[in-house]
Amino acid sequence: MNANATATGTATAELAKSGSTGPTLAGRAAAPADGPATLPARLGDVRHDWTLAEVRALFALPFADLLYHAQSVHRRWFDPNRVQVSTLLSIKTGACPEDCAYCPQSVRYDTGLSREALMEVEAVAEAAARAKAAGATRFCMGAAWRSPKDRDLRAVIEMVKSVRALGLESCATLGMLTPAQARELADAGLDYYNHNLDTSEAFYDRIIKTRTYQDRLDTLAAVRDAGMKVCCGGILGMGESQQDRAELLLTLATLPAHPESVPINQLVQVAGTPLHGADALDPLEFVRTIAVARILMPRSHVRLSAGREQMSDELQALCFQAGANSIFYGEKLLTTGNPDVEHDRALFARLGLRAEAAETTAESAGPERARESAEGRACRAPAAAAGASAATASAAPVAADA
Ligand code: SAM
Ligand code: DTB
Ligand code: SF4
Repeated sequence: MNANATATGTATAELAKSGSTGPTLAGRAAAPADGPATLPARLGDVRHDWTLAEVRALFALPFADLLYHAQSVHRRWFDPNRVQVSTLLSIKTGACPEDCAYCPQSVRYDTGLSREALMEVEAVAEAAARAKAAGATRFCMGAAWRSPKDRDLRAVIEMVKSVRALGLESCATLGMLTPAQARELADAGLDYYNHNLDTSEAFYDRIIKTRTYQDRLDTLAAVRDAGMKVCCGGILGMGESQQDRAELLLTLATLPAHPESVPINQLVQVAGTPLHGADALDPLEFVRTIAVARILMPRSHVRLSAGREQMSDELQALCFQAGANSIFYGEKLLTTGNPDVEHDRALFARLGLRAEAAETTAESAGPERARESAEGRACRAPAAAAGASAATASAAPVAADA
């Protein structure tokens, strides 16, 4: 038996422990080299009881098997040709006191970035209107803070209101929040709060020393309890091991409710940061991680986030095939580049992808409501995808449907 077959056998055995002898989602068993596969009965179900052994077993699957299962799970819950489109804006740039080793905005690293004060509400509203006109349905405001001061929060609340007034979904990432701050943002109508775990708990202190993993989990709990939707993921390519990637995904997938949005960032290496020069991650390992995230959190939007500018169209296509169904759209992330809009329009057209319509922004009130949106989203039949042909996509590739 060759090494691959052994790995497949081990993976299959681990998956089998979760109890299936039944057919796959497509009604036909995958066939590894050493005999018929036994796949988990609950593949595609929303679970919060994943084990590390199961996650490692998914990572160990042959690439084609993993993508097949990820795509099958994806099609059970989503139209596979729809992608959620968000645009980012840095509303306060640079001079951050934190020491995140990847970040060009930390005051501790000389990255040549000039500091910018908090933007005026009107300028943010203008940027949001431009993003909407270009086809984005969600507008994400990022600030280089450890945590917002109360004065800052007042201004951000006005920004949130102006974004929602445009009919866009709103998202903010402002650092750590207290429960009271989270409630204020929720009351103002903020739809999503982004706060990443970034990596596994074990690897975490190699990357950040100025706040703990538990601090991050506490902020996530405050956001969830306040009734907002959670956007939480991490960064790959920081020198972490596959075990770290598995542990990060396990932590996300065993939260009381899965994050509605799971950004998977590839490290954007910026000169002057400690992680500049880190060994690049095998692109296929990046795809694998997307696929495992899709299987572990079937109803979440998995976002192919930072790093797309450094990826080929073909690699991005593989990520969509693995179950990614959200992107950042627009020439800039926060301080670094992103593919230009024309390039993304052409990519959507080539792949027959269309932008997903915005969810109604009126549904942000109350924790029960937020949980429902993650756990209770209706299954969209794959047949619905049939209308999204490359021809229609090229007519208005990133315009959301009404
Ligand atoms: N300061 C706030 C915080 O850290 O929570 C919000 C802004 S911070 C820039 C948001 C996220 O961007 C980080 O948690 C990290 O995951 C991501 N990020 C920052 N720099 C990055 C880089 N060079 N490459 C990939 N992702 C990055
Ligand atoms: C996320 O997970 N990625 C975005 C967003 N959430 C805030 C940020 C990426 C930042 C990349 C580096 C930069 O542009 O400064
Ligand atoms: Fe500051 Fe956020 Fe960058 Fe960390 S990731 S240095 S907290 S802006």
